[in-house]
Amino acid sequence: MSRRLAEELPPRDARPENETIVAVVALGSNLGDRGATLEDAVREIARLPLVDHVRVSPTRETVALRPDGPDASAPAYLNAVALVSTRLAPSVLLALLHRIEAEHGRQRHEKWGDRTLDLDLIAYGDVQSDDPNLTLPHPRAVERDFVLEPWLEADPDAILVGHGAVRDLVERLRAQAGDTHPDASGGDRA
Ligand code: PH2
Ligand code: MG
Ligand code: MG
Repeated sequence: MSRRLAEELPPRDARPENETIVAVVALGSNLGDRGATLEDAVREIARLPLVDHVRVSPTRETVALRPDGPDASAPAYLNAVALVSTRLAPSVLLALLHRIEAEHGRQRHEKWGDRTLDLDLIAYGDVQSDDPNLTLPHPRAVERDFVLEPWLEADPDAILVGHGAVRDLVERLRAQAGDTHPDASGGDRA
């Protein structure tokens, strides 16, 4: 490519205004009528301005993860992932997701406490940002099976920017879970 042409092209991270981006939103609920809440939330996301299309994974029931590990005695979560095609800026999308959470009675008391509705912005296209108000991709997505597994179901070719194919990340998490499972020590088995 001639130098002149290269200079005329926008830098690689420049985006045309109003480009449609696929945002990945993780949904979770472990209080109330979890299924109805997630269904409502998907409908409300689809009705947001500048949202063109929403594709949602099947829901799955998952053990609540607390700051000190999984807690099978806590109310179980229903989780899902929505792929949201939108022209909303990421900060605006996040603010609107928080508004939907609040409308579903979401209270913010303890870290990773029980909640009627949690909507996390996991990724926004291939944007990477360390803004403390909106880190992209979500810094803990890589270690969360309840995010990666439904994401993979919704998009078998999904990539978590900076970490690689979601398919490989899911496999790695499954292998790790197998490694730490008491039956997986291997030693004494015939
Ligand atoms: N969300 C949390 C904390 N723990 N555990 C499960 N199983 N699913 C969640 O969505 C979840 C969690 C904080 O956002
Ligand atoms: Mg969350
Ligand atoms: Mg959240």
